[in-house]
Order: sequence, then C-alpha cells, then structure tokens
Amino acid sequence: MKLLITGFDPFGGETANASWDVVKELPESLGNVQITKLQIPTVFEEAAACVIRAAQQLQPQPQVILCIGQAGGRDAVTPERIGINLRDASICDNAGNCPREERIDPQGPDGLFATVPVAEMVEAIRSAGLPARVSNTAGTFVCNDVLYTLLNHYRDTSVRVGFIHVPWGYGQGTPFLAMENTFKALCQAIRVLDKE
Ligand code: PCA
Repeated sequence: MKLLITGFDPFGGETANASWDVVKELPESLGNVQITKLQIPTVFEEAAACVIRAAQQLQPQPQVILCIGQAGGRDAVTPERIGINLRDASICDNAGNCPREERIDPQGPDGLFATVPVAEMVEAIRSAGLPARVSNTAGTFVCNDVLYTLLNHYRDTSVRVGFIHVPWGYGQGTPFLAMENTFKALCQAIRVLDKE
C-alpha cells in the first residue's frame, strides 16, 4: 500500500509547524505501508496543487493521501470528517492571500466526507493511550482548502483522502502534545489504513 503524507510549513508568524515536525520523522514504511512524505506551503490553492502534482509523479500511484495540519488550541489529535466548499481566512496565508466568503469550487458540492475511516483512526489512537476525537470541522483556512480540493479532485477515483489536525508541539503554546506522542498517534492512524 502506498501512502502520500503531507505536513505544512509554519504560518501566522510562527517558526514551527507541528504537522511537518512530526511527518518528517515518520519512517519510510510501516507494516505494508510505503510512505512518501511531502512538505506543502500554507497557501490557498497552491498547497493542494503541490499534493496532486506529487501524487501524479509517484509510481505506483498512492492509494491513500493523508494530509496533516496543525490546529493550535486543540488538545487532541483530530481526524477530520468533512471538507467544506468555502475559503474564509481570518489571517492571511503565507502568500498574503486572505479570501473571505469564497467558494473553493463554484460548481462543487457544499461538503465532501473524508474517504478514510475516521472513527477507526480515533479508536486506534485512543487504544495507545493518546487523546483523539473525530472533528466535524477543518475550519475555513488552508487545511480545509486542501481537504476539500483533494476530495473533489479524487471524487470518482479509487484514491482515498484524509486529513488529521494535530495540537501544537511543546513550546508552541498550550494545550500541546509532545512530538513523540503525536508521532505515535499518526503511526496508529497509518496502521488502520494498512488493515483495510
Ligand atoms: N494549519 C492551518 C493551515 C496550515 C496548518 O498547519 C489550518 O488549520 O488551516
């Protein structure tokens, strides 16, 4: 099984992003899952375009694309259930874009459900003694933009798409989750994909 997993660069004036800090430490493979890691920019439209380009360049194609983002203020690892067709930024992205109340795809559906098993991922993370819950909103910033755009792009294909928000790491703010725990949580989520 081939997995493309991504993390974001720092944004909003921060010097680190817990998502990439953890993704970059993942092994090349876990069980039967072959892992390709990619850092993507916190920029509307461009982030998803980077993921799609990387997926196209991979041989064989990834069966699953899992994007990881940082959600400062959350106290648990949160697999996202849905991407919504909206861009509404309260801070600008790393290219200075601050879209307000815009559709991502004017012709697209209002929302699209993640095509990875979010509840099973939560269960697997909790079974390792780590905090997790399903999230019903990925927000309206770049993370949601990536989730929705990928779900829309891969809608009638066999490529499955998921998104997991992780808390700040140590030193970034509170609440935080130590990097090794976020790492373990992501490994648990990846193991779920392997079992399917
Ligand atoms: N978190 C932001 C974008 C990049 C990231 O790591 C978000 O939640 O939209």
